[in-house]
Amino acid sequence: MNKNLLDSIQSPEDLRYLTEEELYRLAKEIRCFLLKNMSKTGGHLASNLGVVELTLALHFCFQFAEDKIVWDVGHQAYIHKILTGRKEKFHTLRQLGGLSGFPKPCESEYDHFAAGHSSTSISAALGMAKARDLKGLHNHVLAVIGDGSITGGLAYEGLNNAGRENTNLIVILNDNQMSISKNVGGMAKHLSHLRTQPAYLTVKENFQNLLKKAPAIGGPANFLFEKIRFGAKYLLLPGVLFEELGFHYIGPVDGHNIGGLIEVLNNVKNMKGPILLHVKTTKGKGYPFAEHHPWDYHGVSAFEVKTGRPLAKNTKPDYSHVFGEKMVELGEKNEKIVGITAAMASGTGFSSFQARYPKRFFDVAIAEQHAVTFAAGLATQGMIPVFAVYSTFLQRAYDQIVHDVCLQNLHVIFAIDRAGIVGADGETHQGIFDISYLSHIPNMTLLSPKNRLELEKMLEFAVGFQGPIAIRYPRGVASEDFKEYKEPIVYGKAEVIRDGEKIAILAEGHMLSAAMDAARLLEKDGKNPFVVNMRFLKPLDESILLKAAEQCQSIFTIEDNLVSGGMGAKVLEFYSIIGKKASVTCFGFPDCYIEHGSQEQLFQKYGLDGLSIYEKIQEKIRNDGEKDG
Ligand SMILES: Cc1ncc(C[n+]2csc(CCOP(=O)(O)OP(=O)(O)O)c2C)c(N)n1
Repeated sequence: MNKNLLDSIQSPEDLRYLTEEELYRLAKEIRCFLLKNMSKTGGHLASNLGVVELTLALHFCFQFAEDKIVWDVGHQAYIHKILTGRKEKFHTLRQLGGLSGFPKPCESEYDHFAAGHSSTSISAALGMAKARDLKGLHNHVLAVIGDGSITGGLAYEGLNNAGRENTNLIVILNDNQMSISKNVGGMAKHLSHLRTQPAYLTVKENFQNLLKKAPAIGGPANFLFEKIRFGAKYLLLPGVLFEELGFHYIGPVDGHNIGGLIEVLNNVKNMKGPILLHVKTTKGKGYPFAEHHPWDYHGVSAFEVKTGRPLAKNTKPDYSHVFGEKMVELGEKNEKIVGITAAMASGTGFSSFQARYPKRFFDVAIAEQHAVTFAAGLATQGMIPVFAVYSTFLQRAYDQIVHDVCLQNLHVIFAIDRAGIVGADGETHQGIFDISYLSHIPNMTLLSPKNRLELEKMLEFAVGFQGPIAIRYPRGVASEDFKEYKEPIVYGKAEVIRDGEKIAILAEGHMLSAAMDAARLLEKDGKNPFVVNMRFLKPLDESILLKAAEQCQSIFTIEDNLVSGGMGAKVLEFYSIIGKKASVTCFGFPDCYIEHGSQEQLFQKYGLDGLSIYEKIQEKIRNDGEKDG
């Protein structure tokens, strides 16, 4: 009688035999399953708890073997994974070799578009819809986008174009009034107004009947009536913003009422043109801790289900925390400093600055491009904007950095958090491109600290600097190593950690730890390596590079970035330009996307831990010796 329903679901087809009551039972079982597994693996808990009924209803009404679905960001697609044959592997979520935390077409035929960054779903779904039309097919195409993600500029570009293309496309707006923190901005306000309105279909029908009954009059009176009619539309029709863009707005509907969702989705299926279905959900639904504090349970590490508390107690501050505290101190001394976040105040450690100086802090929603140009505008007026952003999300704003900030040599500070390998979030989130995409931009200065103290000193330096300046620092506990090395930060100057000869190791930021581990092993072999903390990745310290080439036969560079376009590549470029012969080996990530796994596992897998570096240095020296000898 009380058979576990979830166990009987091998594919989405099996859902269609269930009654509404059984679907509710299944929703309950899925929430238990999520909690049981995610309390061990971690992941995006609250977002998934909020879309259990919506996902069930979607799979009930559509056939995603043929119909296409694009999950925006993709962090809420866990239930979709569970229903599409990945339940047995769900315990491997976000672990090396296991399931990805995001949709991945190579993982399942039901994942139609890869994601991890926000606001892409409408554009991608529109592309799929147009391809369907061109091929003469008739499948449905859906985008599921959150109220947070729809604040991103790309989402508007998609909406704007979809309205014009006028093809069959269903956009489901999953509105839980939350981004990671409370959603902000004009769109959030508009949606929260819509949430309180009666479902739109009824209102619209009444309104249209009213218009039909209106008298037909000509001349100026008609003009006046048209104006009133237009104004009335704004007053009476919720969703008019979407309607004006060319969408048929439907909603708001209760995203936890399975029967209601199935009914409306079945109706929507038969409608023509672009549809926007506004669904109200509760983030964290069904797990009281997450429901009451969704911002704390947006992304979780392993936790105890009974208490909601994380299992690992992190007592040591991470780099984000160090950044935030230092900014509070600098903000006290200098009132020109303003903070900017693109919906990541807490993740970047900026919340303490926000609380202390609310007027000087701007959460611009998920809008990295806008954040950068907004910062440029602030800088033209003598403010000192500090944009704290994850390396991976700053990729969005490349042109704004080039065209709006660097071209005008504006004093904007980029605090680039999660630079380098981030771990479990995987290939969409690894911050291993920023040295490559920043270090070739004229006027840009780029630094990387070896430890906590150096990040603080670099922030002081950046505030006193003139021009665009970026500091990249990794995810995780701020290193307390190398405290004895505290040379002041001087523009373009590296720091020598260990003088030596024959072998030079040039390290970027926190990779100094791996460099020194390798150096210690080399010392045991009787070698005397020259070890440098590069500090400045742009400009490079040319005098140190010349010294390295003069004192050493073999130069090794180590960075938490792609080799391609990275610090090592810049070192090679320097020697090549000045015509200096030097043997340079670059350690960094290869020319591919780096999968999910723990940071430690990935550094080991890609040969970037101290022991692997030592072994490769030994091998290189051996090979060179054989060649020479
Ligand atoms: C371009 C970009 N910036 C920032 C993020 C980080 N991020 C992941 S989910 C999220 C909030 C999304 O809110 P919403 O779409 O409403 O989804 P919810 O989690 O509330 O269901 C943010 C800011 C991202 N994934 N992509």
